[in-house]
Amino acid sequence: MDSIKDGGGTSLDNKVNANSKEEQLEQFRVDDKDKAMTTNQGLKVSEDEFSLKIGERGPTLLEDFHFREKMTHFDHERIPERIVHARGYGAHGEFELYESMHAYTKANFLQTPGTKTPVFVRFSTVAGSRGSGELARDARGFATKFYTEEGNYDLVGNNIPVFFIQDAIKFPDLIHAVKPEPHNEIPQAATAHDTFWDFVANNQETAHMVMWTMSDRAIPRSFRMMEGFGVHTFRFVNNQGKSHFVKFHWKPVLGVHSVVWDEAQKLNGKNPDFHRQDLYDAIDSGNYPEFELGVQIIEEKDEFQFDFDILDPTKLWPEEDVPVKIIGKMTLNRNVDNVFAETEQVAFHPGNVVPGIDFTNDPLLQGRLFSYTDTQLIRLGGPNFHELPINRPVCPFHNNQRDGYGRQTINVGQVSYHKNSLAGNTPTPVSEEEGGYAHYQEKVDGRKIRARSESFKDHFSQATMFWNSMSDPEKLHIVNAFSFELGMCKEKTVREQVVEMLVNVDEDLASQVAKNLGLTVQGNNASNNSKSSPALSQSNSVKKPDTRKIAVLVSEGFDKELIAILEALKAKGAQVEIVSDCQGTITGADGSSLAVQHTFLTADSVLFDAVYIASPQGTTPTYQKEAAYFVKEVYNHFKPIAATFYGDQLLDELGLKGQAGVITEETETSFVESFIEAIAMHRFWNRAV
Ligand code: HDD
Repeated sequence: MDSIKDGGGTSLDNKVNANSKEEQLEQFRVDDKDKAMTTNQGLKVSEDEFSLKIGERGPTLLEDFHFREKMTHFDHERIPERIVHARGYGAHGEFELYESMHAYTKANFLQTPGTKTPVFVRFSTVAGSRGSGELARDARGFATKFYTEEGNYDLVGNNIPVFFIQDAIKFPDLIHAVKPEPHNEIPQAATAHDTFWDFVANNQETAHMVMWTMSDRAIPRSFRMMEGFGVHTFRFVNNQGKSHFVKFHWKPVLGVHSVVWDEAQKLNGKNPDFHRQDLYDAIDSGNYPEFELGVQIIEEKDEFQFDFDILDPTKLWPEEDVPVKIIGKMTLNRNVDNVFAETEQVAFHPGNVVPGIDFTNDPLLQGRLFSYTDTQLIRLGGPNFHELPINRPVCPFHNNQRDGYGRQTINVGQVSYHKNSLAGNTPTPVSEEEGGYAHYQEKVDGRKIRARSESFKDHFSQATMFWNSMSDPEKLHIVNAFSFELGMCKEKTVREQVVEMLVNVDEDLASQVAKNLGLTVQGNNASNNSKSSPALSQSNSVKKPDTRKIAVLVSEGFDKELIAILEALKAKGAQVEIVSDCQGTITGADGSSLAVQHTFLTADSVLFDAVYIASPQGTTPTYQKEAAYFVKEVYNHFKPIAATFYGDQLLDELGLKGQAGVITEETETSFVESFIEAIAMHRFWNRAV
């Protein structure tokens, strides 16, 4: 890797590999450990605790440059949070191509199988402020920056494949409605309030997306267990200039899984950092999150072959009709060094494309192409945010843009305009053959008009398809979610309007919600779409035990076989954490010892995927009561429970023995196997709670 010349800081042969970004970032890292303290001017500091005063009890002097510099910098430490997606967390990784996309796109990083491209990903919630709880019921942002040798390509998506609105001009209205209400700034990070649902009912293009945000998708178990979607229809363009429509998907290798609403609410109190902690810990312990990249492709000639408009961002392409082709895998393998420098200052933009990837006329996408640069100008304080280490491409960048706040590049020479003769007319645009980006020459003909296409006006068919595709437990969660959210609205008219709208999705859904709200349903569903798409149900997702967290309730004098069982569980990919009377170590009957990570004060059932009762009683009088509460809550959240060595006494007391997902087998091997199988199942929805 050369120095940060050429703007980018590329290797001499200009080839990008999985380490290119890491090598570039290394040039900006500073380790302050073991160094003498200095001011920002490099002056060594002799005292950092006392300001300069007249006498020990006298006033502070303006002359104190060290105090002034330290305080001024501190006073300016904060920058505006993102207007949306303020709460987020990022990680570095790499994307490896499985299969050449040569036939569809000329994008360099999608040509040769095995090519590795460095990436940075930021996951986020949408509505909440920067410090809000991460288990809000909300869509999740899933933004990926590919540092390719043709420039940065940003895939700025969500974990939901459709959006609330069809035209970007409505985005400020949507966000004003969802954010805390302006007169009292309540509620934080929640859609459960009047203005959001008033917006929904009066802008019925939202119908499909609210079905998703009221579903389990909006309360993911982990960033590692959610899908990602580019949402819009983009274009792939190959080197013959032929275009195909494309939608992008990220598929998590661990499958798509969620928590239940009661857990989500408790988690926001017990650990509002639950999702970032989960991501950080997984990467830190070498359990690298993996997501496969999929594409759905439609030929240009088939643009009008569907019963929806493929430019409408409130519509998805059912996977059963347009299969998802898996073309590569992203692995997140490095946590950031500094959250502000990297995660907070990263600037995504759906308009950051490379040759071979182009836009369509989706009016939501078109508006986004304006908004993202505009927002960075206020958030990052000027036009030079592309120079921040996290945002720099790893390929060269040269142009005649100059100056502005915080400019770091020292452009040498006399010329900063095009065309010129003094610098041989350089930097110079290059032809398409030499890698110059040329917009796809779509033929467009029309009148200037403020209107919505007729083909965008069906708001309910796919909302109904989503409902039809859900399993019974998923349907119940959706009913409960609507009932909770609307139940939190103060205005009866708002609740009534939404219920009326739901009739157009499904009468059964509407009447169940109406019943919970004490309302009656008027009208009936005119569309009656019977289509379903099994790919939309999480019940059909991959199920694996890997990285699932088991709370082991255990006390002094534990059985000698326990250690072997714990090792066997770990060998199957699960993570075990010991919960006991007090921290430190506990000793087993045979003298072996176990390190204790938690007491009942620091552990809570919602922080775990399963519980294993290895001791029904402890050394403190409260153990049994707290263990019982813990286990009961695990049961109520449908999670697996296991017990051995008299642990089943507790199950007897709670009446849980023999229930679905409650494992009490006697032999060690079959016990471990059954427990792991239960953990892989994620939840047991058929429990009577
Ligand atoms: Fe957006 C941020 C995703 C519609 C305007 N958006 C932002 C982020 C994600 C998305 C993941 C956070 C990026 C990060 O982590 O820094 N946005 C979407 C998706 C949309 C969408 C999937 C619909 C398909 N967004 C959308 C519209 C507009 C914006 C219609 C405005 C016209 N979005 C923004 C923004 C943000 C943003 C205001 C706030 C911070 C930022 O851009 O960098 O410009």
